[in-house]
Amino acid sequence: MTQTNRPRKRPSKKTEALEIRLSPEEKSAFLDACQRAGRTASAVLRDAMRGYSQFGPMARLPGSPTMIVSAFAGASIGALLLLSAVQGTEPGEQDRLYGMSLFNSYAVSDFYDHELTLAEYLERSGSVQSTFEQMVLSQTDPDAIPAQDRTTIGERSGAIFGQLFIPANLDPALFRENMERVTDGCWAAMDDVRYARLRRRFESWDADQNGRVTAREFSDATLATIRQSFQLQDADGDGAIAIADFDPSIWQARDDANRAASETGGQGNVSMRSQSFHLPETACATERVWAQASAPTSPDDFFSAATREDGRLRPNSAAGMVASRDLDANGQISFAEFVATSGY
Ligand SMILES: [Ca+2]
Ligand SMILES: [Ca+2]
Ligand SMILES: [Ca+2]
Repeated sequence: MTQTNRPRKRPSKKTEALEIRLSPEEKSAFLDACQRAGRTASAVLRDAMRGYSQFGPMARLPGSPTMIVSAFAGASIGALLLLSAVQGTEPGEQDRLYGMSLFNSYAVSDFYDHELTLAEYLERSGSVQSTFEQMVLSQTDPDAIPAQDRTTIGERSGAIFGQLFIPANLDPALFRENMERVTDGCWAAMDDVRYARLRRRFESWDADQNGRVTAREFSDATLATIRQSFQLQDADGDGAIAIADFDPSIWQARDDANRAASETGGQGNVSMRSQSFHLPETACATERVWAQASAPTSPDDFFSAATREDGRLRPNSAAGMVASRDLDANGQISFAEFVATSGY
């Protein structure tokens, strides 16, 4: 049988109908709620179904959650509701979404619209001081931290350390232990830098520049970040992460090459731009005296040759790090393994 004898594929339909049975009381309560919200029943149900498909049963549903959940549960006999469900048209929509627990924690507001606005992102990110207060609380009374803040605190504090403290040679642990000594001016200077960075980051997520970040845009940006991190750790650039990639001389050579390129080539503007996102040298003058970081750990210390201790791999050794993510145990971390073990 040749290809031409096969029956032709029917073109796929753009929309399909779905029947849902529910009691007359449920139907009328649902339609009333939709009318009060100024939305059609179809639109509310479509939103709910997309939310459920993407985020599972824990998604907060627009409209009337109880009604929609009971509709999904195939509730009771009675009225018949017909609606057309628009099928996903882009192949990417069926792909896994990345970073959704972070996205939900930043994007959820009173109305669950599956979109993150800049105002939501800035508000949910909190100030540097409030993030430090939550870090203290996370050790003493974690339940006192709102659930969405517990999800984001790792990311927020990591960014604050990496973007503010390390470049300024400040020790975040000393800040946390001596918060009463930190001046208002220092907190404010840190917030200025941080909020400028958050704005820049939001713009980088908002691929179509419409001022709102969708789950898809956030997922694409998250995957791009995972890829960047992979490429950074694949120091020799052979497409996989292995112990050879942790040779400090490779990192040193790459740092030197990057520095040379930024000093001589057209990359100069980039480094000047990122400089403007650093804490000004005049800021936090008194804090720099008592909160100065001690000498940073060198790559040689971190990726210590002593990979075994009592016969076990140390998790922060190169061999331990590779072993923890090398799911098929072939001695190297592929990009798929890196993504699967990235926690997103
Ligand atoms: Ca957008
Ligand atoms: Ca490699
Ligand atoms: Ca592997």
